[in-house]
Amino acid sequence: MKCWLLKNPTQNKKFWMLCLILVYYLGFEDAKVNFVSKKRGKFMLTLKNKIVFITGTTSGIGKSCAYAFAKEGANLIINARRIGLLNEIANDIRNKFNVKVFAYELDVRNKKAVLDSIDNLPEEWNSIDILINNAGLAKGLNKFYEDNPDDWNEMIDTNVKGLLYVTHAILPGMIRRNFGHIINIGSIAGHDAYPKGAVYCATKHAVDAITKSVRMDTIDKNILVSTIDPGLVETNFSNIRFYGDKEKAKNVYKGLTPLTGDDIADAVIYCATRPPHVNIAEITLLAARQASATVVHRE
Ligand code: NDP
Ligand code: 8X3
Repeated sequence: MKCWLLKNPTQNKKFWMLCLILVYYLGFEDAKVNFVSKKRGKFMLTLKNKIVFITGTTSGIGKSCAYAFAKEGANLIINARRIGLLNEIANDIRNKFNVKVFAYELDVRNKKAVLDSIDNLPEEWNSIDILINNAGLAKGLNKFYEDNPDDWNEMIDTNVKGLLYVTHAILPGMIRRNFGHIINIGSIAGHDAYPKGAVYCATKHAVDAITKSVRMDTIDKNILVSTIDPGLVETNFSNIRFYGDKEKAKNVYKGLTPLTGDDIADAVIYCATRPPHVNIAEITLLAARQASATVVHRE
């Protein structure tokens, strides 16, 4: 092949032109390089073989994100507290998408567990490309003066401090490798406040502020920081908020079609696959009959 190419300069040119065209159309999807692919007719960052770390993947938005990233060929590090359920999901994803999944039990409120588990990731897993800070919850929907301070602690410890611990553990590696994308799952509650939601809204306002500040702190690095801010999404969220009262939880979505976890995962994938010069700062998604956290039309 080498001799033939050297002896035939015209063929040689044609050969390399053909290679270029092939690479252009097939995309540089191979391995852990950060080239773009031309999938779906546009240049976009390929997720194939990327390592994506997602918190809170046993349910709802986190679970949908895990399936959506696996479908794009990403390898996943997933975690949550319900390890049995997490392992079932990990196996299902491995079988369906033929990607690697590293699943482990983690409570994001446990600073030591967060740091130790990320510090001690096996070598093949420690170059995290994308972090999705999803684990979170609301506990209670009560007037502030009737609220239970234990619930405040749980929300602040999970939604704010947990997100900080995970980000603080993963970001230095991204900076060292000069590549990374942090995608926080915020909320419409990070923009609007609503009655009986003082502390949940405060935690999501905090996520918004953290997103903006970390984006500023990494502005001279090849790091992207984004937030995806959903309105009403039907997941296990309201069951948790109402302490397992399924009737109350169902009523939250009564008379309208809420968003689904998959709708949010769609937006997360969009955000993670833009060309390298684009940073999606924020996407707010509302249900079609929802205008804000408090204005909703129900049939
Ligand atoms: P779900 O209750 O369906 O899922 C929450 C996930 O977070 C579960 O996998 C849960 O796993 C995990 N989680 C909760 N606490 C912890 C913890 N301490 N450590 C690790 N994992 C934890 O709710 P959603 O999917 O709706 O919520 C996901 C995110 O989306 C949250 O941050 C929420 O605030 C946000 N959001 C939700 C909206 C909605 O309407 N549903 C709208 C806007 C934002 P496990 O219990 O196994 O630990
Ligand atoms: C969850 C949506 O409207 O309950 O963040 O705040 S809402």
